Amino acid sequence: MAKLIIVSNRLPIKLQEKEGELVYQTSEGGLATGLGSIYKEGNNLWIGWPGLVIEEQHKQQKIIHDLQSENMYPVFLTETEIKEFYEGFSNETLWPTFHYFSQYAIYEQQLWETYMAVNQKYCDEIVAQAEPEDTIWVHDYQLLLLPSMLRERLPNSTIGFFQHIPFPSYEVFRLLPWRKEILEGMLGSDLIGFHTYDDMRHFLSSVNRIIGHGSMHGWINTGTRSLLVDSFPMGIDYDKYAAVAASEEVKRRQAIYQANLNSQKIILSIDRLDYSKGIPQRLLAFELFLEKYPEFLEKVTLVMLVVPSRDAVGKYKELKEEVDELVGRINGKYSNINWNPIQYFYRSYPLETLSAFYRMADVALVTPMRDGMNLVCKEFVASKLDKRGVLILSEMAGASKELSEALLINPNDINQLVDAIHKALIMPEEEQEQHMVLMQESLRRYNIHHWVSMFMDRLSYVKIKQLSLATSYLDEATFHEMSDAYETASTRLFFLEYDGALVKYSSKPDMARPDAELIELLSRLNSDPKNKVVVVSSREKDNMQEWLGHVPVDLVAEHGVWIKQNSTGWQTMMSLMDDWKSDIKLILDLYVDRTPGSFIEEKEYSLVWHYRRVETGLGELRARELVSHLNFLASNSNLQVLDGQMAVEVKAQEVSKGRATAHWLNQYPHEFIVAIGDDWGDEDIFKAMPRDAYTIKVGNSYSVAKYHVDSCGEVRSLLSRLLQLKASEQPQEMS
Ligand code: GDG
Repeated sequence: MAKLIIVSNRLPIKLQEKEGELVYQTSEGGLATGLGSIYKEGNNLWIGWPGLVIEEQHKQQKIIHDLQSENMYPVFLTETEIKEFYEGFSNETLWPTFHYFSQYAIYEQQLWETYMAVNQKYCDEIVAQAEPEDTIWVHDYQLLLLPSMLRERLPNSTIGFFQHIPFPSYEVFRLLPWRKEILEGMLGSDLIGFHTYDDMRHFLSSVNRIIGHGSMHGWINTGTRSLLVDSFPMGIDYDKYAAVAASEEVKRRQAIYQANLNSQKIILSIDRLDYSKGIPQRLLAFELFLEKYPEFLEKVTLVMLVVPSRDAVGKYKELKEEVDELVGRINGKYSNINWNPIQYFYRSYPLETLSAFYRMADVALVTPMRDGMNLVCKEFVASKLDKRGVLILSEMAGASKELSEALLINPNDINQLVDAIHKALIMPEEEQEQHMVLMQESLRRYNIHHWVSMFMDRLSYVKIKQLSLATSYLDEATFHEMSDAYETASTRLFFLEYDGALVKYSSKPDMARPDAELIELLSRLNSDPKNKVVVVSSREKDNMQEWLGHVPVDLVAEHGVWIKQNSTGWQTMMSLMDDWKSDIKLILDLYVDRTPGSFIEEKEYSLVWHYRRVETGLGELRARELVSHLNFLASNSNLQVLDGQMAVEVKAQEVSKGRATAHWLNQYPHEFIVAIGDDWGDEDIFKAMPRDAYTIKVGNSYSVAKYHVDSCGEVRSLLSRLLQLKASEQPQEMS
């Protein structure tokens, strides 16, 4: 039976060696709690590093054995791997870059190579444990290459990836020397999740600009597979935090701490030691607050918990020194025998102590410079059983997108932060309660279990959707079935895309003229009174008129703006505004100036920038820039940007080939339909077709079409075989 494998850098346990004995301590982290109910089921598995370097074979075997009953499997890393893969590339290259501290990032080939090798090591361990149909859920930035490595070895598996830290904007991400490889690594997934819509948007933009795959509603089509990118804000185990806060033990601890702090107002801050958390900035703001509002001297204490972290990394050592110095300076300036403005603890505490701190804090000061989500602020809210307390939250934390009732601040704006501290300390209790109730309702609902089930449901949906997007090759058996249907039908409709399906693309659009063979084929097909042939194109109507006006077929030009039926004149299907064209043309002109060989085609209701004649590489690069530029402009308008075959086209949204084809579907009886196209724009035609239509895509990429063929040559041969079939059977009918 297919199983679920969870993979993260660390297993949800902490392994220690005490006096030669192996000791396993379970982790209380949010992820472990959320996934706990899943990985412990049946033969599901969690794979990751146990947290200690173990080199002796017999010990490794013992650990494998011990963890087996817990549904865990360890990946053993060497000292060098920890140094270069974890502390090095993960924490000194990716972490600063993804948190917008690229000035701290180091770019070292050796670290990258170890990062690749360790991702490969995880892959090998997973493959040894996995069955081909298993679902694998990979977590976080240490394992960005793993999805593609797994896809190569287990092509049919279901692979989800969730990134817990931010995904930076393209401008920052592109600084990484290995940016392309990293994105390609992630794209092996079926579903990629981020905490926020902004992270997702940044990722899609990087994929578009660096790799060249566009996206539609979060779907990326790589040419051979479709995958989805979506946002899933992670929640906490709300009931657990609320229950711990209600326990007698926590109340007891609170009473002890509170007694030591007299009747002070308490501001709480809890973080891992990290430059992304804005600890020095927070201290400076608190200092300024004391200076600006001296009436709070001796009336407020900042309780600051800093959990030791990554102390082997230079930047963290420097930060620790900076924090120590600032705390010393501020306490030195303001302390007296009764009062220390800052109570600073550089250590970690058990959950009960944390919970007591949450309970007694009047204000939580959560002000990271950048944070993927931030769970501390959510835990603070869940622990406030009396509904009193104020949350000051940085806009740069993913959680700020959900907790809009908090006092949101920009952590770089020290004056705003000082004012927020003041506002929080004097906020009337009723107002505190109003905000707290709303935040609690939201966090109770969008808890960790909800997050897990949303991700897993979406992953299943992606797999189903992918099946419906997979086209099968139009083989002989299908052709026979199709020819039977063709013969028995008394009314038949053909929708045939011109460029890419009937004729090959050419470096100059005006060279793709119809040849004699094609004209004859179309004429013969349409000459059967049971058949109605419609040639569909995005070309201008004058162009279509010149090339196919004399052929007895119906025509659609400019994506459906114009139609021509039964050899009558051209009619427009809609009255459209084209006042947007002059503005967009200015932008396209700019790209023509910067891209030798590119040119603009102006159609009545659309504009196209062609780059077929542009130097390879440059055209694609500019096209990506142009598409993102135009998408930005089009987001508030009624325009649609089509990233087509060596061309970028802008048109009014209501114009679509699908709408145009519906015109024939409404007018003509149709017992048999063939629709053939090759491009993203032709997907609209396929979508407009009834279920029993033969929808055929030229080229084997994901499509809503049912079948695919490989070339225009195959399209022509398919059509002429249908005609021959008729011809060869006529004598039989007559006899
Ligand atoms: C990544 C992303 C994202 C802290 N001190 C103690 C302690 N903690 C617990 C807190 C909280 C957790 O550590 C820290 O929360 P973060 O949100 O910072 O989580 P990380 O795992 O560090 O970071 C972050 C998160 O992933 C989830 O996707 O939110 O943005 O960087 O749960 O309570 N726990 C105990 N003692 C302490 O002293 N027991």
